[in-house]
Amino acid sequence: MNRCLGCGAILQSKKKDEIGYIPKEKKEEKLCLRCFRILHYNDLKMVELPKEDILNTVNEKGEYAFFLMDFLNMNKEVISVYKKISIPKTLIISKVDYIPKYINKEKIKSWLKEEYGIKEEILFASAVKNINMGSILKTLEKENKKSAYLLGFTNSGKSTLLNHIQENSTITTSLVPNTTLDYIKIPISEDKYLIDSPGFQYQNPIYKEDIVLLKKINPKTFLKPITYQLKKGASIVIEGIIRIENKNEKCNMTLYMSNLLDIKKVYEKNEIGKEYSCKEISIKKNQDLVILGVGFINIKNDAVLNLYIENQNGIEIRNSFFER
Ligand SMILES: Nc1nc2c(ncn2[C@@H]2O[C@H](COP(=O)(O)OP(=O)(O)OP(=O)(O)O)[C@@H](O)[C@H]2O)c(=O)[nH]1
Ligand SMILES: [Mg+2]
Repeated sequence: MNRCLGCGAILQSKKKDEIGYIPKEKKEEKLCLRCFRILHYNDLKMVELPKEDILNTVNEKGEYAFFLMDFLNMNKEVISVYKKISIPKTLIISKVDYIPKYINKEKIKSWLKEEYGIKEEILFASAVKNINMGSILKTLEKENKKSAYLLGFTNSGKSTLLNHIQENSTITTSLVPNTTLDYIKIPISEDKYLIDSPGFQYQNPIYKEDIVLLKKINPKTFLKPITYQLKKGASIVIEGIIRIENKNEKCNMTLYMSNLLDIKKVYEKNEIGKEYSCKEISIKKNQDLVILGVGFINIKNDAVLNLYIENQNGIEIRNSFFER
């Protein structure tokens, strides 16, 4: 059975619209049409994943797991999936290259341990900037394991990391949710290998099928957090689809999210974003308002906010790691 070298799907030449399709005459190339189009034309086609249970497979067959979670997506939904992994594991905070330098990583570690009850080792890594790549192999050696699954939500950087550890690896990487469609086993030393896996999906992503928005959500470079001071009645509007209105006297907030997003301050007369469902939330000084899949907003003083968003389940409030 031949598999696509880019996404791991089983190659087939019968159904053009299904995963793993490769024209008969191209069969030697071992790259499905979808991966070929992502690579050469940046053609971003989303597909529905077969409903296979990744966690069951890993918990039944795995020796070890590395779970990737990027800085902007450290939240309950992601961590609850991490906690369901029952085999030995390490948590990797990926894409560390875009975390602002002034943020103390040790604080993040102790916060993850205390706030979310993480007990295992936590590493920070960046495939793009080659930070801490060696620690993966070292961990496997230390733990005396032959193989490990790379797990994480879609876009957390699993395939990119694997391509950097093993230069001969040609797994397709992109911003399309579910770029990787099946397990891909790649040797990383004489007797050890890593297994790339399909990513987990958010229950309530705000991007849905919107690839343009998805591209903006994912930061390309160093994050530059922006601080806003909102008077009573003033709002922050993010991409016209999230509106946060201040109901008290004054509210200071700092936004940690991609600088490619269109963010503006508006006043009461501007109706933008008010078509979405509204919920009043009380938030304490130094808590974060987390927008799942997008990033978080650190609130500097006790506040009451009106939050307008299509799906209120995409929101979480947590204690921040800043004032620890
Ligand atoms: N800044 C930065 N971007 C990264 C890094 N690693 C990956 N990316 C980007 O993140 C996006 C997703 O990367 P992938 O490696 O395809 O993510 P994945 O976890 O394999 O995603 P799925 O296969 O969909 O589950 C790509 O646009 C990468 O270029 C990193 O270390 N730093
Ligand atoms: Mg992948």
